[in-house]
Amino acid sequence: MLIQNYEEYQKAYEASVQDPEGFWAEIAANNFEWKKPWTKVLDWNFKEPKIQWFVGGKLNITENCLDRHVRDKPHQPAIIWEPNDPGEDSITLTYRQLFDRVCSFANVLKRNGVKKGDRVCIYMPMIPELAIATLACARIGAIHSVVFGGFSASSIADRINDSQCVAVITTDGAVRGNKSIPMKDTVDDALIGCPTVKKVIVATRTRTPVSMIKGRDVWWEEEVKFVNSDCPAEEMDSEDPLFILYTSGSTGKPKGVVHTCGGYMVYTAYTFMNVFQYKPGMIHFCTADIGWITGHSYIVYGPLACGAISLMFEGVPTYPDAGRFWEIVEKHRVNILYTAPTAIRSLMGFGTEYVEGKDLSSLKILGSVGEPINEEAWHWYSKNIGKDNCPVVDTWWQTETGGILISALAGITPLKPAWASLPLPGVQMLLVDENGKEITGGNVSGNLCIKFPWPATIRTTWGDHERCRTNYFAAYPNLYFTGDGAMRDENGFYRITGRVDDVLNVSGHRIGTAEVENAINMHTGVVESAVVGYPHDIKGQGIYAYVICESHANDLELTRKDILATVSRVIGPIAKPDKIQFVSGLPKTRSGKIMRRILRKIAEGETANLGDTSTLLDPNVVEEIKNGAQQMR
Ligand code: 6R9
Repeated sequence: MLIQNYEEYQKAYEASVQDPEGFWAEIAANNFEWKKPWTKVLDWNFKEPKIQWFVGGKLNITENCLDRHVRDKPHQPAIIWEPNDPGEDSITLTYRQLFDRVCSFANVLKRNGVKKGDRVCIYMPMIPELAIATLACARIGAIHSVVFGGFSASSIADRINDSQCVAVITTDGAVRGNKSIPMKDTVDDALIGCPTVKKVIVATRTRTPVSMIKGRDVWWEEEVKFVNSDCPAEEMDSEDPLFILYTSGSTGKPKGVVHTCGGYMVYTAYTFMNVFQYKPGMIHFCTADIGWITGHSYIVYGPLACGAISLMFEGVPTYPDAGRFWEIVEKHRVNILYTAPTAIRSLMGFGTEYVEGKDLSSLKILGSVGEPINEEAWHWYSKNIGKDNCPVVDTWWQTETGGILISALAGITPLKPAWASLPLPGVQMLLVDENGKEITGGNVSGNLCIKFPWPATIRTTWGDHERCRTNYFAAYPNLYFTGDGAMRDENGFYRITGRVDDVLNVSGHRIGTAEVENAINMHTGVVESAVVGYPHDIKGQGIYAYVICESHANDLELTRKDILATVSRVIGPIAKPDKIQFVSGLPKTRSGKIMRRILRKIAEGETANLGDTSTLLDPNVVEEIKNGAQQMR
């Protein structure tokens, strides 16, 4: 499975295009354990869409992530956990220990009535129990829906209701940096509107007092006392859903992206091993939260399927100080560090004093994910962290793609700073123009599409297949449209330029402008709002909101704070606008459409050339907004 040189990459790529089915069948057959072989490798059309890999194959992903490694190397660490507080002990779970804990918790789920096919919401901080809970769901065939620990009660409720979860797994509280977060309280608030949830399993983390509802709420630590650690893996079809993960799109409502057991397993393991050139014994530290796809694919499933050592970190990069990542690298002798440009830019701002004196000599490979990495950050990362001795792989992918699609293979394929570079084997990218016509050749740019399925392609959006079709497969016939724009150079390297739809990327988090607008509009006194992104030094993109208030709202400073509080409560603190500009009107076309292009330019400070404003209903509002924006600077 491991590509060892550039020639092998080229051969693999060639083979994967000539005969995708043969290519993936060989990888799937030789590197994984199946309970029953598939009868057909691939069945697909992008029209419906219908995408099925390893059709008829039976497996359980946890047997591939756990059982086989327990047989081969029971005492090797599987997960190393580093707590928020550096004074607290870290925890190592060997494959044997992780296996036992997953199996006993799987029995706890069963004991609490959770069955194959049921949806389970997991709302937890980055503690080992989070990984254990996801794997335990997979063990019994329950579909997990992990909700990032920073989301609000109302966001949790929306997600639980969309997929009708029967149980929630959470903790009493959480600690992140110097903040403590009331997880169970937030779940309690969410559950007021969630009739399908019958059980809440609460793990202890902070010993904060919580209310435990009789008949509904049970303690993790108590429940495991009633069960043993013998839990045979449920036989799953390749195409049975493994998990749902909600992500933002251009509409107001997050979509439940569905990934299935077989293809997702094969693809995450293959990409993990090749992109990071993982060799046995290496310690892999992905700084993402398991609440995002990066954590699912490259903390839990990809690494464990490869029998790797995966380090998970509970805290934040700046606590207790901006040297924390480097301390962790030094303490655990980390070999692969996979983080986000926003973290790099933020740590860069603290200067190199936090890096100096730390022994980073264990590092072999650096990775970046989540948003475009600018050249300055790329070079800072390469020089100060990699000591100009570690390849930096810029990995482009999405929740919907399950795993990395465009990236260098560390040390194998050439690097080009700020360019994600070449598609991985099995990935057939193309650029198209507005009309869906393919743009060929080098030094071109266009909308980034894919013409053939890879094993971890999104299968559906939970409960609404049509939405999956219209979102990803309808813009251009027979193509998957990523929503991103990209450039391609004369060597076929790709550079992602960012979203071309109404989706923002704030510190690597996807946020739909419509979601933020809906939240702002919920605030009393707000008449209308329009949200756009603008370049932000650290976050990549910041959130800029134009808000029309009712005329009697006179204390605008208070209204501003109230709006921030409303957005926090409706979505979560990550969606709070960085800037709010009060306006008396928005630039609209005669048909009532907001001209976001103009609002974006003003937010970017590019007011000189706003383009054609003649189709506007009231061109005067543009002048007013321009002046208002200047005053805010
Ligand atoms: C994995 C993940 C997906 C969106 C994607 C794109 C942006 C991710 C990137 C990148 C440039 C990279 N994105 N990686 N842009 N270079 N290396 O982040 O998934 O949260 O679904 O976001 O993030 O715009 O479309 P997700």
